[in-house]
Amino acid sequence: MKQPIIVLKVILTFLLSAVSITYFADQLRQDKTNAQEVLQSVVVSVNVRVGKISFTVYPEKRIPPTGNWSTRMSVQIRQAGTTVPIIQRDNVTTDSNGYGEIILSDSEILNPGVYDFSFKGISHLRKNYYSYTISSLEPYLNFTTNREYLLAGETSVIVDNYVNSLDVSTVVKNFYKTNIQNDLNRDGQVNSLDLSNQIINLYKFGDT
Ligand SMILES: [Ca+2]
Ligand SMILES: [Ca+2]
Repeated sequence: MKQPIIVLKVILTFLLSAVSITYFADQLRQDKTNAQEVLQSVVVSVNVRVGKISFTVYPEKRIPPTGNWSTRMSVQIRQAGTTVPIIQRDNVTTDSNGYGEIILSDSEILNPGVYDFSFKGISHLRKNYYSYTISSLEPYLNFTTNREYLLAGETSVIVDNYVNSLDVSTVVKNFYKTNIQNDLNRDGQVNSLDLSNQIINLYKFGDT
């Protein structure tokens, strides 16, 4: 009679252990889910804001060919793979080293990520640079590393992102003057060198 009681005790102990293990496993799963939800809400609530973007970009065929890369331009920061600007500045002036800055306001939220950049110089076709990663709060982006320059020649007041006879006529009209917009190579005077640079880009469209 004693032996069946012992067997029964063993079976009961085993069953209780199994129930306990299942219960604690469920508890662990629930705790893990709760922890993940808390972590997600913390991540979402942290507002990372890029404050300043500096960059270097070069217009083509300047004379002298170094330290002469200043221009004025419109800059767009776009969601990667789209033409939709998230940030736009219409009067950014780059210095003689091609260096420019965009300071973001408190209302301009730009989270670290991958973006496209688009430049339209006052004498240049639009040029896009794709898939640049912003990974810090004050990033510096160098668009000159692959030597893709801004193409010169878009000089007409009719801004159609296309070099045609209207643009050519403004250069010719300003021959031997010091007009900055038509002095494409920035050697100090509008002349045949600017015209020949422009003719090379005749009938070219800029990026969209
Ligand atoms: Ca044009
Ligand atoms: Ca010139």
